[in-house]
Amino acid sequence: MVFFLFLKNIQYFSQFRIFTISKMAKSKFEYVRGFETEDYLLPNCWIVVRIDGKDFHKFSKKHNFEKPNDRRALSLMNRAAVSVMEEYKDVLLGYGQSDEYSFVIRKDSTIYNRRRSKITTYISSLFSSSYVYYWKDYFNDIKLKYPPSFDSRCILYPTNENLRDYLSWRQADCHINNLYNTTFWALVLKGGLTNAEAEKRLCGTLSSDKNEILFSEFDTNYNNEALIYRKGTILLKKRIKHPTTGKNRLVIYPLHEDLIQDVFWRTNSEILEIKSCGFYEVSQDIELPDLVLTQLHSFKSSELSDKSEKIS
Ligand SMILES: Nc1nc2c(ncn2[C@@H]2O[C@H](COP(=O)(O)OP(=O)(O)OP(=O)(O)O)[C@@H](O)[C@H]2O)c(=O)[nH]1
Ligand SMILES: [Mg+2]
Repeated sequence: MVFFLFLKNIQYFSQFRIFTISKMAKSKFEYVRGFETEDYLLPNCWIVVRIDGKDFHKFSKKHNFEKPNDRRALSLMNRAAVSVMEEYKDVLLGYGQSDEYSFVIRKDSTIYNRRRSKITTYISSLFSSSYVYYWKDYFNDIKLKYPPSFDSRCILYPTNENLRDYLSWRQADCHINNLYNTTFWALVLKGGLTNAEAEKRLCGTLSSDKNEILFSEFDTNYNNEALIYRKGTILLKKRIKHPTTGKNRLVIYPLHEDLIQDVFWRTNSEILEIKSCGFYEVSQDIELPDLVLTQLHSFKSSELSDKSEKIS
C-alpha cells in the first residue's frame, strides 16, 4: 500500500516536472506552491464568461466614438469576439453590446480542467489583444491613444432556463440602455439641451415616454433604429453555403435578433442540444455580413482545414 502511494506520488509530481527522488534537489522555496489554491468550476453547469471594457466612458470620449452608437466600435468588439470563438471550440455562443461580451461555454466542457482563473484570464487577454490587433481595420487612421483593457468574470448556470434568463437579462439591458442613450443624445445633439437638462428631462420617464419624445420631437421611430443597436450581436457557429464556391463553410455568424423569445431557441436548437454548430440558410437576397466575408476571405485552403477542425 505504502509502495503504491509512493508510485502515485511519483506520477503526480512528474507531471509538473519537479519530481526527484532526492529531497535535497528541491529548493527550500518549493513550499510556497502550497499557498496556491485550486479553483475548479462545478461540473455539468453552463459556464458564462463576461468581459467588460474598463472605463469605456473615458475610452469612448478619447477616441471620439459616435453617439449614442459607434458602428466601428461595435464591429471591432464583434471581431475580437470572433477571435475568442475561433480559438475556443467549446464556446457555443457569444453575445455582445456596448463594451461587453458574454461567452457561453458548453456545460460538458473540460477546458483547462474547468479552472476558473485559466478560463477567465485567457479569454479576456485574447479579447483585449484582438481588440488592439484589429483596431486599424475599423478605425483606419484614427490612432489608438492608449491600450484598453477588459475585466472578466465567470458565472455558472445549472439549468437551460437560467442560461436563457441570463442572456435575456443582457439583451433587455441592451434595449433599456440604448433607448435611454438614443433619447438622451437626441435631446442634446438635436434638441440643444445640456447634458444636465437632458438627464433631468428623462428622470423618471417610462419606455413609452422616451418613444414618444423621439417620435414627436425628433421624427424618429425607435423601432426603425438599427437592430444591432437595439438587440446587440449574437455570434453562433454555423455552416453556410459559400456564395461563390457553393461549398459548406463553418463560420461564426452574427445575428441581431430577439433571443428572449422561444423561436430563437427553436431555430438555433444546436445551442441547448450542445452541438458544435448548426446550419444557417443564407437567403439569396441578403448580402453576407462583413464579419462573415472576412472569415471566408481569410480561409486559405490549408488554413481552412485547420480552422474547421478547431471549431467543429
Ligand atoms: N459614444 C459611445 N460610447 C460608448 C459606446 N459603447 C460604449 N460606450 C461607452 O462605454 C460605457 C460602457 O458602460 P460601462 O461599462 O457601464 O462603463 P465604463 O466606463 O466602461 O465603466 P467600468 O466598466 O466600470 O470600467 C458607456 O456608458 C459609454 O460611455 C458607443 O458606441 N458610443
Ligand atoms: Mg465598461
